[in-house]
Amino acid sequence: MIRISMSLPKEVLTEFDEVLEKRGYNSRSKGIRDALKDYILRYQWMNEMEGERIGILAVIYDHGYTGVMEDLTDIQHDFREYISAVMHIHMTKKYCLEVITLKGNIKYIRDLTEKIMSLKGVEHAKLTTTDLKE
Ligand code: NI
Repeated sequence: MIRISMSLPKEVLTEFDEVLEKRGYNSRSKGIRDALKDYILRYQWMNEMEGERIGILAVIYDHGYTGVMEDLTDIQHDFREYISAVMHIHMTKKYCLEVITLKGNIKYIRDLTEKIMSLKGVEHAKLTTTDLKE
């Protein structure tokens, strides 16, 4: 075992602790280990997919975060040939939800997802895909 220290927003830790309590965890370290494993598994699962797929990417972001809207727009323009439609919902005063429907080779869908997911100001990005049955 290796010990690490990290900093994160207080509200994230509060929410995380609440989830852990509801799930019956009595160790925060175990919760963090499980969350990290889940993150790794999800990435591996996403990387194992191949071929043409159709997908939905749901993105929640803070529209007040400097530059995030411009970055999201730039990325979507770069991937315009794989984007069928985009729906924007002004979710709360602070947050927007963007639902992007995608179609094409999973490598481009994945690439777009990774780029959006790693943007500062993006709180959450979740991709769901299915293969194109003929
Ligand atoms: Ni909005």
